[in-house]
Amino acid sequence: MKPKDKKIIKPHRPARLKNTRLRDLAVLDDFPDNIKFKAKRTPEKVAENYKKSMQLISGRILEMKSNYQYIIEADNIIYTATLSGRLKQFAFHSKSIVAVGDYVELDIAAEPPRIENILPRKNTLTRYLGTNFQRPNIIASNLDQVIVTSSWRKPMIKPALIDRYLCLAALDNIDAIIVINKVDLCKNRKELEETTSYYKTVGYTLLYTSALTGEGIDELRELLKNRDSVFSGQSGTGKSSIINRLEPSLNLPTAEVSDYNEKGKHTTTGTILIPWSFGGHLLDTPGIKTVNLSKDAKSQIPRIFPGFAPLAPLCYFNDCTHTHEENCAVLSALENGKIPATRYLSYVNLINSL
Ligand SMILES: Nc1nc2c(ncn2[C@@H]2O[C@H](COP(=O)(O)OP(=O)(O)O)[C@@H](O)[C@H]2O)c(=O)[nH]1
Ligand SMILES: [Mg+2]
Ligand SMILES: [Zn+2]
Repeated sequence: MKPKDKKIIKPHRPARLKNTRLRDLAVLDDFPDNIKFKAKRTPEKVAENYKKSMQLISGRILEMKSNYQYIIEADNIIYTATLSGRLKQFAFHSKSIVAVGDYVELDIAAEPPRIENILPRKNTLTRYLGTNFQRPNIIASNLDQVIVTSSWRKPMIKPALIDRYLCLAALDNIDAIIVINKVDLCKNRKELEETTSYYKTVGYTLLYTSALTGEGIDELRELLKNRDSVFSGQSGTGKSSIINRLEPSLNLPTAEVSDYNEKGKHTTTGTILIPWSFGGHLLDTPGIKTVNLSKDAKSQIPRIFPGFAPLAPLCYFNDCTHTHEENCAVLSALENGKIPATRYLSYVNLINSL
């Protein structure tokens, strides 16, 4: 070992001038002998010391308040946390850096606890505000499923609307389950089966429920257990009634009347992940009412429209729109009756509306 490799341990010196630049060293003569210069800390050192005092745990954002305040669930404890300065800088520029549903690393040694890291999202529930000015709005992240809710009657079942909701879920990369509610109003079960069989055939889980009689509610609860879900669907189809039936303690306001009042008055209600007593979460959000599709949805819908996913790769053209093209698997399926004319028409209408 060369002598210069030996680490020379110097006695601690209170004054350190290494990083101080002085034009004229003679000025030092004016300092009293016992002055203490503060050692300049290197950035590496700062980070090191800072991390040592941290106590990171993983958690989930349930709710966002104003002023960078977040409600976080971690190990069954609820924390009110703030955002680290570093993340705040990002948040200032991009409103979507933090979303309800995000998994985070929380420093519980800080006072108040501080979000130090946001983990990558598996998906986001995104809605577009306005029709021309396409501004994406991230409502929540890391959801397992969308419960597309329709009613048999009052309001009348609209399969074209179900198609649209299913497309929205697929665009968000979130699984969908279909719930047909108010089946107590159905006199003819065969008609109900026929109207909805297509979705079952192409692989969707479809349930018939009644918030009034309780039919299908236990089955639905099983599907919601230990998963994070959000209910979508037209107003008045019975979403709040179903949720109250599943979890009576939530006592959500129901009926069209209160819905209209909400629109006019309590528009401040935010997005929140509510833990179910049976495991998993319910996302309650006013943001789901928007059903606008994004600009680039038009190019994706030929591949994600209900039932089209396995067919589109079989079309001759990669970017087949299933309208005028030769050797189109969707058009063949339409001809041989595998796709009902009503669904195909719904597809064409949806594409043309974009
Ligand atoms: N007959 C019948 N009515 C229902 C059922 N579910 C909800 N309703 C009624 O439908 C109306 C709208 O329900 P609500 O839960 O507010 O619908 P939401 O807008 O989807 O949340 C209310 O008057 C409910 O009482 C059902 O299964 N059967
Ligand atoms: Mg409601
Ligand atoms: Zn095609």
